Amino acid sequence: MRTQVAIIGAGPAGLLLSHLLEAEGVDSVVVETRSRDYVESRIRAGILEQSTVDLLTDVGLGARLAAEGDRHRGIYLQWPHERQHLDFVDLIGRTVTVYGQTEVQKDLGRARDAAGQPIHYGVTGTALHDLDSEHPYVTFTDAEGTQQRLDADVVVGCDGSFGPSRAAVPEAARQTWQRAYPYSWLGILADVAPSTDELIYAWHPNGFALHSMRSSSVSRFYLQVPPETDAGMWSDGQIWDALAERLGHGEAGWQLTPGPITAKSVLPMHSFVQQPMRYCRLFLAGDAAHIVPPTGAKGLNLAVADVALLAPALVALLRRGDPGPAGAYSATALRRVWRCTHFSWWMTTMLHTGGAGADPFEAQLQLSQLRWVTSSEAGARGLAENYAGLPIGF
Ligand code: FAS
Ligand code: PHB
Repeated sequence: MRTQVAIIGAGPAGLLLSHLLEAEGVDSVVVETRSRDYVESRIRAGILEQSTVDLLTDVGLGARLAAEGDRHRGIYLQWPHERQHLDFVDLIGRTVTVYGQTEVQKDLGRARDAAGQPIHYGVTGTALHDLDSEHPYVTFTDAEGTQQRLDADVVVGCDGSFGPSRAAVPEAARQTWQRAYPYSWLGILADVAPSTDELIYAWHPNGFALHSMRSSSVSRFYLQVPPETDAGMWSDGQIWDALAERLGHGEAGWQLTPGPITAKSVLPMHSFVQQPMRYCRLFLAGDAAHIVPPTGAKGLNLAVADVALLAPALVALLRRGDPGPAGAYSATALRRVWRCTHFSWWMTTMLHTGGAGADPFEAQLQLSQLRWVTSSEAGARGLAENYAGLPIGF
C-alpha cells in the first residue's frame, strides 16, 4: 500500500488529522491496534475547550456536538464550607462544553466512513521503518493475519502513551520529562442526573473529588485514591459515601444524589513530555508526545490543538513543497504543551491533598491559593484563560 501520510492510531488525534488532511486533498491511511467498538466506547475525556468546539464545528463535525453538548459558563472550586463559582464568560468571554470523548470519537468515525477513509482496525506488530529517509514505511499484521507494508511520504504517531512511535525516535535524538503524582483517580460513571449544573472541583482533607457529567441523566465522578488502588477495592457504597463527604460543603440544602454505578476505573496521574515532536519524516501528536494529569481537562484538547497545527504544516510540505511550517511544528506545538503541562500540574497540586500523611503547611498553601483564585479577578482570569481560553495558535 502507499499513501502520503501513514497515521498510527485511530484515537481523536489520528482520526481528526486524517479528516483535516483530506479536506486539503492530502490522503492518509490509519492503522489501529484496537477494534472500532473499543476505541469508540472507552470512557475518557469529557470537557471540550471553546477552541476545540470551534474547530470541530468549522470542519463539519459540530452538528451533534451543538445538539447534545452541554455548554458551561464555568466551574465551581470548593473547600470545606465554601463553594465558589468561576464564570469564564464574565472573565474571558469563552465557555467549555461537556461532550464525552466517546461522542467525539463516534462523530469522527462516521465522518471518516463517509469520506471512505482507509482505517485498519485490529492490527498487530506495528513497526516504523526508514524514518530518516525520504521513503519511510510502516509494517503491521492486519486483522486477517496478513503482513502489510504501508509506504508513505511521512508517518504520524498518534498512538498514545503505549504506542511504538515515541520509541521510534532514536534515544540520542529525544529528550523526555516525566513526573508521577503520588495519587490516582478512581473514575466512575453513574446513571443519575448530576447534582450540580456545572463541574465541582473539591479540595477536601480526605482527598480531592470532582463532580462532572456526560448528560442530564449520566454523571461522571472522580475520587483521589492512593496510587496502587484497584477499582474493585471500592464498593459502590464506599464510593458514594466518599463523594458525599468530599463534595458536601456544609451548605444547607445541597446534597449529592446517588445512583447505579455503570463503570469504574483507576487512572494514574502523571505528566510526560517528549521533544522534539518531529524526527525526520516522523511527527508525533497527542498522547504519543505528551501526557497531562486530567485535573485541567487538557488531554483531549491538547491532542486536537496538535493536529490543528500539524495538518496545515503537512499540507504545505506535501502539496506545496514548503517545508517551513513542518519545520516549525515541534517548537510551536511544545509551547502549548508546556503551558498545558504547567496548568495541569498547577490545578493538580492545588487540589489534591496528602490524605493520611498530609503536610499541614501544604494544606494551608492550597487553601490560600483557592481563596485567592476565587476572590481575585486577576487570579480567576488566569485560571479561566488556561482552562477555557487558549486559542489554537497559542
Ligand atoms: P489515544 O490514546 O486516545 O489514541 C491512541 C490510539 O493509538 C489508541 O486507539 C490506541 O489503541 C492506538 N495504538 C496504540 N498502540 C498502537 C499500535 N502499536 N498500533 C496501532 N495503533 C496503536 N483526558 C481528559 O482531558 N480528561 C479525562 O478524564 C481523561 N481520562 C482519561 C482516562 C484514561 C484511561 C486515559 C488513558 C486517558 C484519559 N485522558 C483524559 C486523556 C485522553 O483523553 C487523551 O488525552 C486522548 O485520548 C488523546 O488522544 P490521542 O492522542 O488520540 O491518544
Ligand atoms: C470528565 O468529565 O471526564 C472530566 C472533566 C474535567 C476534568 C477531567 C475529567 O478535569
